[in-house]
Order: sequence, then structure tokens, then C-alpha cells
Amino acid sequence: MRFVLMAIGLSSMSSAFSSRPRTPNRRYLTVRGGASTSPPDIKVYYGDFPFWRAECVRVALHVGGVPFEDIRDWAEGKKYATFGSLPVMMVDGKVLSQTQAMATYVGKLTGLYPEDSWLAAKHDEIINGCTDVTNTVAATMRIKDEAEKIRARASLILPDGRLTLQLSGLEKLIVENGRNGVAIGDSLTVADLAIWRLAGWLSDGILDGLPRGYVTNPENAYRFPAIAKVFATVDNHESVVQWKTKHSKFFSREEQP
Ligand SMILES: N[C@@H](CCC(=O)N[C@@H](CS)C(=O)NCC(=O)O)C(=O)O
Repeated sequence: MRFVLMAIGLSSMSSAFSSRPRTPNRRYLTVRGGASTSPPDIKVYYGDFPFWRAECVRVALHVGGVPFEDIRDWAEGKKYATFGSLPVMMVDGKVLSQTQAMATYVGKLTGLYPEDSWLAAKHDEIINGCTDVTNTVAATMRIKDEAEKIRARASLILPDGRLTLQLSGLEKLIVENGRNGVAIGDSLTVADLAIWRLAGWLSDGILDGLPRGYVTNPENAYRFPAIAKVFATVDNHESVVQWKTKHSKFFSREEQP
């Protein structure tokens, strides 16, 4: 639960936007197989904070215009948590858990997912890379001594540190597979939304020991310019700006870089 409380990411408001998502697929997948022209009944369960795991699912549904119930009640969600962790979603009364499975599902539902099989695999690779980064940072949250925690994080961001290695993996995937400021292909996918919130969490200055603007500032010494570009693309996307306005208590801080 401590990790959950610390997982709150903050990001800012900005306006103009460059690339639009592809048209959402209006033939919705049903939980019994086949397709339907009406969207399934969707509930997303998580806490009341914009950590990337739930936020990429929520924002994908928002951007794709798929209605859903946004249930920000941790205890309620836990009742349905197949593996004991959140987020989970309910689709026509059936539970789906695991961030990557949910990201892929909502991506297909909204059209924010690559049609090409290779790029689809690369998309999923990014989601799982975000999980690796999360696990690395989460391990430092268990360190009780504050000075030791900061030392541990300082070592993670050294040129040969574990966080540097994992973020360089995300950077490489974006460089190899994305164009026009998105991570995969040339239009917005759920992977961009995941990177946006992961980057915001790492860069907002709320994690002691990680510098403000750590991965969102393309000019600083850490240099993750492709991640920073994806962050900017999503942060300026008109539907995302609308989402941030609706949830301004999380997105009102002065933004990095
Ligand atoms: N493998 C899961 C991990 C989810 C996870 O670790 N969620 C955290 C919150 S971000 C959690 O529920 N932590 C508390 C717990 O496991 O009891 C996924 O990919 O969704």
C-alpha cells in the first residue's frame, strides 16, 4: 500500500497537439468471442491516482471514446483482483487483470494498437518494459532509511545503473519502431500513454533521488530524447489535455522539464 501511495504521478497542462490517433475500431470484441457494434460494459478498478498501469487503460478508453466506469476504490477493486494486485477491469461482468493484457485489450477495442503483428509484439514489449522499470523503482521504496534509499536511486541512474539500462531499452524500442513522436508506428497507441505516465512519475520530482525532468527533459545529462518526445506528444494530445483538465488535481503542477 505504501508503494501505491507513492505511485502518484503529477504532470502539467499544455495545449497544442500534433498527431491524432487512428480512427477507433467500432466493431467491439466481446468476451464470448466475435464482434459487436455496441461497446462492452467496462469498469476499471484502481486507486484515485494516475499511475501508468491504470492510467494508460483509462486514457485509452477516453481517447477512443469508449464509455467506462472509472472506479477509484482500492478495496472494491481488490475483491476482483485475480492475482491480488490492481488495476483490474470488468468487461461484461468478467474480470481481466495484468496491465499488459488490459493495455492490449483496450488498445484493440479503441484502435490504439498496431495492426501489424510485429509492431503489436513491440507494443507489448514496451508495456512490459514499463513494468520492469516500475519494479526497479518499487524495490527502492522498501528501503526504510531515507539516505540509503537516495543512495540506491543515485546508483540506479548512473550510466551503468539498472534504471539507465531499462530506460535505454525503452528509448531503443521507440527509436527503432516509432515515427512522428510516437513509440510504435506513426500514430498513438496505448504504449505512448503508458510511457507518458511512467515518464511523468519518474520526472515530477516526487521520487527523492530522481532529478526533476529526469526522462522528460531531452536536454539534461540523462538524455532520453525519444522518451521525452513521446511524453510531449501525449501531454499535448487534445483528448489527453481534456482528460488532464477533468482530473486537474493530479495535473496542476508546473511541468518538467
Ligand atoms: N503484474 C501486475 C502487477 C500489478 C501491481 O504490482 N500493482 C500494484 C499497484 S501499481 C499493487 O497492486 N500493489 C499492491 C499489492 O500487490 O497488493 C500487473 O502487471 O498489473
